[in-house]
Amino acid sequence: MSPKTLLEIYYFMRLTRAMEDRTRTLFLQGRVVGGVYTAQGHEATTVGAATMLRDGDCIVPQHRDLGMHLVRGSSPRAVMCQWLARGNSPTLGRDGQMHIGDMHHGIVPMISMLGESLPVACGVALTMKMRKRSTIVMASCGDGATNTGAFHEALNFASVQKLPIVFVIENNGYAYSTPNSKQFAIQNLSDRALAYGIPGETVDGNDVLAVIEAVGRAVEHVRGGKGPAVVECKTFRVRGHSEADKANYVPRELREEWLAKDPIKRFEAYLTTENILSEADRANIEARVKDVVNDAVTFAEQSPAPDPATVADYAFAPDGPIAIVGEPGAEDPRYVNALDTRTGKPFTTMAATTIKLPEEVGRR
Ligand SMILES: Cc1ncc(C[n+]2csc(CCOP(=O)(O)OP(=O)(O)O)c2C)c(N)n1
Repeated sequence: MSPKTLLEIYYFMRLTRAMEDRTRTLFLQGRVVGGVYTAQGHEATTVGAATMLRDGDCIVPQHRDLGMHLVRGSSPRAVMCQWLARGNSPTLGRDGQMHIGDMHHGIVPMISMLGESLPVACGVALTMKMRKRSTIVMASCGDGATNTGAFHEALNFASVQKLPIVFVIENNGYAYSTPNSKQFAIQNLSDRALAYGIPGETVDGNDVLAVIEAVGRAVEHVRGGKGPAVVECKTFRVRGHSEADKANYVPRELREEWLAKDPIKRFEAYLTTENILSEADRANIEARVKDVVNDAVTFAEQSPAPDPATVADYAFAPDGPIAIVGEPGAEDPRYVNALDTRTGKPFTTMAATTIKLPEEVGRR
C-alpha cells in the first residue's frame, strides 16, 4: 500500500475513535437520546477490513462498525444526527443507534437481533451472483452472534451457493458480559467456517496491517468466484457494552494487556518508525479529524428534532392499508386468492397459505 493509503487508514481509525469520544461526552451532558454503544479497540478491524473493498461492494455491518461505515462513505453528519436522534437522521429520529444504512454507498442497515443480518447479507450476495456482478459483500458480526442459528444457516447457505461474501467475525472476547469460555469450547471461531467447507483464518484484530493482509486474502478468494471466506479478528472492546455498563466483569490484568495493544497507538508507532507519518502529518490529520467531528456535531445540533405530528409516519401506509385483503365472505380465503388493495389485482407472489381472514379485516 502507498504511504498515502496508509495515512488515510490512520485518519479513518482516528476519526472513528474521535466520533465515539465526542458522543460519550455528549451522552454525559445528556444530549444523546438513548444509549451509547462504542467500539473503542475495534478500529484496526473495522477500518482495516473495509479498506479492502472496492466501489460497488456492499457491507452488512454490526453495531460496532462505525469504522466500516465511515470508510465506505457514511457521512459523519448523518451519523451524528442519528446519535442525537434528529429529524433528518437516517432513521428520521426514530432510533439513536448504529442501526443505519446508506444504500447509495452499499451499506445495508443492521438488524438488531444478533446474527439475523447475515442471511440478509447472503441475499445481497446471491443477487450480485445472479446478476453476474463482480462485486462482493462483507458482513460482520460479534463472537456472541456466532452462537445463533442464523450465523450457521448463513455460512452453510453461502457455502452451498458459493456466494461472494466475506464474513468478518469481530471476536472481542465477550458477548456483553459473557466471556468466550462460557460461549464455546473452541480456540478459534474461524474453525466454525471449516465445518461448512469455507476457508477460515484468525488474525490479531488490533494489528491493522495483519487485518488488511488476512482480509485481502479472503477478498481475493471471494472475488475469484470460489465462494465465501471467514476472517476472525481477535480484538477487545475497551469500554462497556454500552456507556451504562462499567464492564466490571473484565479482569483488570486482561484489560491492561489489551490496552497496551491499542490499535491506533500501534499503527502510529509503525508509521512513525517507517518514516511514513511525520509530526506535521500527525498534526494535520488531528486537525482534520477535529474539524470533521466539530462540523458533524454543529450540524446535528442545529438540525431539528423530529416533529411529534409525524410520529405515525412510516408505521402505517400513507393512503390506507397496503395490506393484502381477502375477499370477504369467501369460503376459503387464502393468501393466494388475496387482492392487493393498491392495485386491486390478485397478489400472485404469496404462497398458498390457508389463513382465514376475518371479514372486517377483509374489507379494511
Ligand atoms: C438475538 C439477540 N440476543 C440478544 C441481544 C442483546 N444484545 C445486543 S448486543 C449483545 C452482545 C453481543 O455480543 P457480540 O455478538 O459478541 O458482539 P459485541 O457486542 O461483543 O461486539 C447482546 C446480548 C440481541 N440484540 N439479539
